[in-house]
Amino acid sequence: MRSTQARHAEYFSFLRSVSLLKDLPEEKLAKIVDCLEIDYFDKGEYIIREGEEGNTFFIIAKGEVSVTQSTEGFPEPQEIKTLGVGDYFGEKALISEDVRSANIIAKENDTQCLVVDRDNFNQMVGTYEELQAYLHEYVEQLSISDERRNAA
Ligand code: WNU
Repeated sequence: MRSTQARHAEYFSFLRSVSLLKDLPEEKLAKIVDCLEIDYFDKGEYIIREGEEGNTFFIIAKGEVSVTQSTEGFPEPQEIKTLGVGDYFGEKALISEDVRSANIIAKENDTQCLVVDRDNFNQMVGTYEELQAYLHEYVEQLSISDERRNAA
């Protein structure tokens, strides 16, 4: 079996490659790795459902996901974008203290996500002002584009 240390090093260097986290101090990144869970999803599986409560933040380690959203005038949720390895999602419900605002659906079998819970997310973001400012700004932009798109 692979050692805990090897696993730690692997996720540490992966997280370092995630643009959002590239400037985080070493000890902070190491702490995130300690608190991570890895979730596996098959093609078509919902990782997040619009309207549900959510307390987790996700980083894609393998595979691709589709972001869809209910839209006025359409019977089915519409695809907004797709995300891949190194992309992240689920920050909006945590930051806006709201329910999930879109669906996230695995596009491939064995899609893997690193999952950070609310407490660890707050520690990661809250103590690092630039990261916090960046995400808050981004989340505001998402709300604006939701309105433009007539999200239901
Ligand atoms: C969008 N509108 C909404 C994406 C991921 C990270 C960032 C964009 Cl910083 P949640 C559903 C999640 C939501 C976002 C993600 O879906 N999302 C969007 C949109 O246009 N959500 N409302 N695009 S991909 C993305 C920016 O992460 O967070 O917790 O769950 O509401």
